[in-house]
Amino acid sequence: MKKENNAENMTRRQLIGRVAALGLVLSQNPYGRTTQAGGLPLTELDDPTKKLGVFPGKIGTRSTFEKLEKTTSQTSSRSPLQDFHGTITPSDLHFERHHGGVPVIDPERYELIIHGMVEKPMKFSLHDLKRFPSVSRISFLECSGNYRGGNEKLTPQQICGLTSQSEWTGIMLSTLFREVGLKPKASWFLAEGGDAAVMTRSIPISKGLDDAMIVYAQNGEAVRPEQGYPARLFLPGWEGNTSVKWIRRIEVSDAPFMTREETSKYTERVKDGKIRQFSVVMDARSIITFPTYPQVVERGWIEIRGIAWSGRGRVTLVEISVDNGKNWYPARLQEPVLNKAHTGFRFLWQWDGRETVIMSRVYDDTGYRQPFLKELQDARASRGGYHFNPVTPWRLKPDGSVVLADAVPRIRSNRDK
Ligand SMILES: Nc1nc2c(c(=O)[nH]1)N[C@H]1C(S)=C(S)[C@@H](COP(=O)(O)O)O[C@H]1N2
Ligand SMILES: [Mo]
Repeated sequence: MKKENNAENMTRRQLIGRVAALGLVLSQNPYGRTTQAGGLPLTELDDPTKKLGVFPGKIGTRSTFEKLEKTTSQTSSRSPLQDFHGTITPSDLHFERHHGGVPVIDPERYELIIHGMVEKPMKFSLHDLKRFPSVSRISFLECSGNYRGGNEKLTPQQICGLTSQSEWTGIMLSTLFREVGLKPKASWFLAEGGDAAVMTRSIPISKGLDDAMIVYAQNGEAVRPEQGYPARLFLPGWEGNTSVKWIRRIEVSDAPFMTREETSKYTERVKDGKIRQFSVVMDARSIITFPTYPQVVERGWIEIRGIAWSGRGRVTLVEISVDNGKNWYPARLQEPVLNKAHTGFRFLWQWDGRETVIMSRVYDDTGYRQPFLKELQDARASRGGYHFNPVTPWRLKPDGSVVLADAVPRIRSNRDK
């Protein structure tokens, strides 16, 4: 078999026949995605200039040398942040979080109903939605439960992989509100999803009129089923669960609806036994993605890389410490620095091979600084929970291995004064 695959032993006609046959090895997995099941035996192509390559296909493939995967549980899957370059998340690696699984919705039968405190209740088909003026926006989506800690051997994906970024395309919700006409007392709306969980959240009308979108596309193609096909609400900078997927109903009202997701869930304890509710904006966060566990580095020049973002606006500064929080230096930000978007940062550093702890912290244009774990734990009287965005320190060991450092660093710097 091995010998047969070797094109040197084939005539040109045989080879073309073989390559054409390869085109037929495209198969459907249970989710209906097309994957290339066959393919040339890549490891055998030691001199690619001596063999005819694979012909263009109807769908591109990811190199089989690239092992990019989400980590999955029954309720969510996480983006492999440490494997990304740039800030757009490939759509098939966007994190997923759903409470009742991914529903299959026929776009021909899809409808969005807007009713309640409106002049003219209306139903919109997907076709109707696409006729309105469209907008595109690059922005992150992050689950408010995006935190894990307490174990040295955690990757950025495990600590913080419930955030992803896409270019979202759709229409402004304000366009639809103008169409139905909001009554003077309208101040909240209910967003309801058409999945088995029938996810519902109450959103202030002010957010609806500001930058809320109904999106039907993601990174140039229809929104993926996992992301809410054929349409979802998208609230830039707000906790993921307010961006209701598979959106089917919007009810306008003059008060919040107090749904399950905003009473028994998605609240956090703060000091004195009080509970915080409707804490919906994602606070600024940064995470180094290189070097991190499980990577191993060599002494010498290292480009520390990572992403930073804020649900309140733009990233204004990312500071790096390479001495466990004693000194801080500004990192370079990769343009464009977009509003409510993952922003790349980098910091060139020469490592002398001695054990140390490196970390990043972000400031946004409201003046907010990303807190240290200790600060968060004190403020919340808890060790974790929703909206937990601590500085993430990484310990470099003399052998070049990197682990999550639990060290609680000093929190003084020039900027804090
Ligand atoms: N209808 C519906 N919308 C939903 C959910 C859901 O279970 N059902 N999960 C929410 C949660 S908790 C998050 S974090 C985001 C996740 O979006 P994603 O799966 O596209 O990453 O969708 C939100 N919208
Ligand atoms: Mo979430």
